[in-house]
Amino acid sequence: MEKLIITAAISGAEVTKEHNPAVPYTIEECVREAGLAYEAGASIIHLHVRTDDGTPTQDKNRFKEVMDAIKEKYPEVIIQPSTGGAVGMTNDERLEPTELNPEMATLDCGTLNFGGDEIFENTENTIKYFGERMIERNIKPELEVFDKSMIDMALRLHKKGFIKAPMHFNFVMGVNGGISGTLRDFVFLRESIPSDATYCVAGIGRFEFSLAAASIIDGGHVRVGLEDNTYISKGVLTKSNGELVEKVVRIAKELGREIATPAEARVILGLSKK
Ligand code: KMH
Ligand code: ZN
Repeated sequence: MEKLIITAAISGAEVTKEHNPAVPYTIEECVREAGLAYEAGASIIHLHVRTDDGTPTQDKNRFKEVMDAIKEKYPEVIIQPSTGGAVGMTNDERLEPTELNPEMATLDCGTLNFGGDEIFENTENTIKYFGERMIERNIKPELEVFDKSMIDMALRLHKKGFIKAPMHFNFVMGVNGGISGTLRDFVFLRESIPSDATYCVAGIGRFEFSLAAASIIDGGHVRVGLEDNTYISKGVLTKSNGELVEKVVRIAKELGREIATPAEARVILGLSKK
């Protein structure tokens, strides 16, 4: 079986220090959290950035500062900026980090309810626009799917030339408004993608580690991090992103799955920039 790629979603746009004081806002805090995750075994850092007061921003200058600071200490790690940003941002604002030509970036494949009155909007034209940008700049999209219909959208847009194969999916499971985090739904998603595709699973909240274990057994990859879950076990806040990654590494070792280095992750995902 392929080695396991662990992605750490260190920051997110919705989670705050009120949820968990380890959520990084400043550049130094982002470097600390990325470093702890990388040293524990993560090869990809999924990155959102904030201003120092915690406000989410897609400002490319802020992304550059954070990415440069992480790369200075951890030059090997793969940094995957978010183009999802935060609910309500414009498409061009969300696309700003692609101007830095990262190796990867997220590409959200559909619209969904996102808590309370919020709607995370990704129309078909938006997805096409983002897909074209990533092809132009040779950025490997991680296709964020929050429901089965979003896989169907990605497959349709692949046929129309907006997304290249082999595709890499991230199943985000357990968002209120998206698909649930059950094993049944995990099997449904992973059986719905092409045989040459790779996938990762991001279980939200209490689904984080059960879905990580399912993906490890199944040959998929895993995303954990404060963006998705702030607890290390029931009722116990995690100390850091590193502690969440360490737990996945322990589960993988018990199940006999080796962990990929960033160089190995680049080969598995066909990243061609470094
Ligand atoms: N913050 C969410 C609205 C992504 O990174 O591409 C979108 C999100 C997905 O987090
Ligand atoms: Zn994200």
